[in-house]
Amino acid sequence: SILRCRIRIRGMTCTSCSTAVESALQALPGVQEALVALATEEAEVRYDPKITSPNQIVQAVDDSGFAGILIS
Ligand code: 9UX
Repeated sequence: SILRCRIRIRGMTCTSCSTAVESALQALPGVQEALVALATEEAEVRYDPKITSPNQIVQAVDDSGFAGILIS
């Protein structure tokens, strides 16, 4: 079953930033869908909990050069 999480992302200032984070999340194994909204500083991610986890998704945000905080 696919789960959903939301992550606050600090440090994005332009569309290239949000596209970069979105691409990084979409490339993460176990992520089915990732949408990053620059205006709200939020990502919504659908993921397979057998393959990845919210902590790993937050880590991928951090690795892309921004700062992720799990919301829900
Ligand atoms: Mo935009 Mo983001 O010029 O790190 S790509 S500020």
